[in-house]
Amino acid sequence: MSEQHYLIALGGNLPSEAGAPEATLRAALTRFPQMGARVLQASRMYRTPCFPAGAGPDYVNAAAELAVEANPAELLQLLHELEGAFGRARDQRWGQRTLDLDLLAAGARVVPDEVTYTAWQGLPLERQMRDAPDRLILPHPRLHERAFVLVPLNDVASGWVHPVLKRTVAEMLSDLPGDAVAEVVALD
Ligand code: A4P
Ligand code: MG
Repeated sequence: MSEQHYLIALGGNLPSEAGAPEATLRAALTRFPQMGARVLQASRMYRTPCFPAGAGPDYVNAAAELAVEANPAELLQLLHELEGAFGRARDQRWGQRTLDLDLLAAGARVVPDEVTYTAWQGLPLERQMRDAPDRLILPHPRLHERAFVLVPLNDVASGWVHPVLKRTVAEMLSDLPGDAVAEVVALD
């Protein structure tokens, strides 16, 4: 397989063996080469208020562009292994975590198809909180509505065009309320 380019999101709001969330995210980025993935770009680190509000400590979030000889399902498997290596326990949906690695996008690909993508994207909030997709969905169905995803992603891929919404990262970011964007604060 030829090398594929991917956009990923990194987040955490509990300490791990590597230290505080910022240290965990930086350590995770250094692990990718050992897994056969090149980090082409990494965003700054951002402090972000926990979503849903009040459900736990602030998060640190970041985004990166990877190049790897893996299909999306294989890369998701690698991301889950890396989460496990940093002590991620999967118990509660949207629960607190040492390290969350989400696959945001694989270029212009829509996985598994546009109908499935659209069904997940349109899910009401209470269903989102209860139900996690049992299969990979790309682009990540929530990316366009989350400042904690779009602000870091704008550092590495401001011109990436969402293949369903037909908006760039910079445009999706400008569609968000200003106060939500202002809450995402660069750490460095
Ligand atoms: N899945 C489907 N599509 C994808 C994708 N594109 N990337 C499936 C990753 N996973 C995908 O994910 C649940 C299932 O979704 C997986 O089995 C996978 O096959 P998970 O990582 O096991 O569980 P999760 O982390 O609780 O779900 P998810 O969807 O990653 O949670 P969210 O929606 O990302 O929410 N607040 C701030 N400020 N910053 C954050 O980073 N993160 C969350 C997690 C909540 N609040 C936050 C943050
Ligand atoms: Mg996740």
